[in-house]
Amino acid sequence: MKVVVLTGGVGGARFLRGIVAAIDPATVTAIVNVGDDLEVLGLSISPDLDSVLYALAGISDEERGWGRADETWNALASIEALGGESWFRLGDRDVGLHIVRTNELRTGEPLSAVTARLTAALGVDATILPATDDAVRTWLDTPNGSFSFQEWFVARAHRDPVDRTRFEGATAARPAPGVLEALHDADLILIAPSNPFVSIGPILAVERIRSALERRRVPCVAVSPLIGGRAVKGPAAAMLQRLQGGTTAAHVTQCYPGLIDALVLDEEDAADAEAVSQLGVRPVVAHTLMHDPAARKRLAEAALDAVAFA
Ligand code: FO1
Repeated sequence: MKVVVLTGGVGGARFLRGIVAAIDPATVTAIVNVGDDLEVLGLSISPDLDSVLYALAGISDEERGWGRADETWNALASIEALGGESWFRLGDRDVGLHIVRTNELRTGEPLSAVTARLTAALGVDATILPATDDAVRTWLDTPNGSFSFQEWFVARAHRDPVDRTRFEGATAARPAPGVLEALHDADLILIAPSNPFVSIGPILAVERIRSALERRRVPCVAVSPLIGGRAVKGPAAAMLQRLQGGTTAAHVTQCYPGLIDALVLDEEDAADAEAVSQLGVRPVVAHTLMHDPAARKRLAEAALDAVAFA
């Protein structure tokens, strides 16, 4: 069975660890958000690709959710002392990857090719694809101004309420090599428990990816990122409330109109199942908090089995 997972953010990376624990990693393709990408100190950073890469290589910092385990911060301390840009914290181990990636991108290599090399170098058997090799950048319009993703998320701690998301470059962006093929060949498509607006939104903003999903002949199952109407971490609940009008599993379902066949929702939200069903989407109630490897694998299995008995 070939499985494609659309993913972004910390929740998506954790979910992918569960997926590769449940099925052969060689059958898994992750299509990853690049709307969060940025340049810091001349380095090309792809936070969501790296979260997936580090998670699947087993070297991610479990608690922080981003970056590498056993990290040290000497370069950052030096940068700070020299008055360099230090608001976006780059660890010593992490920075090594950014230097390699930046160097390869400068030679004209596309992000997908560089990512494939990094994936192989870290011994990861799953396929990791950026949604696009073209620059797509997420912007947030808020009452306090428009901010690039990381300025809003990290520098301003996602405190500004979001009125609108914009994905600069998405209209002209083409899917990266392998993306449409993976969607076409998949037996099952999953949408990770990622933020629908800023993690999955930029992927779906690439028109040919969205239309491939609309025309799918296989089931697509999304996992809700909310538990009891709240986000485990991050701005998903606040965004759902403001942009979708509420934080029930039905509101999550409405983020993916015509795109999903089933939604895995948490036991705490079981009362929403009927409303999800009325939207024509099969509700599957599960324990969705990924607090340890066993929980991650159980959630992955719930998503993988969500339509098996439909
Ligand atoms: N998140 C933070 O909250 N603060 C940081 O300083 C920070 C640095 C950072 C460096 C490399 C990297 O790959 C990710 C980093 N993140 C940081 C996480 C990142 O902003 C978000 O997790 C994602 O962009 C949201 O999906």
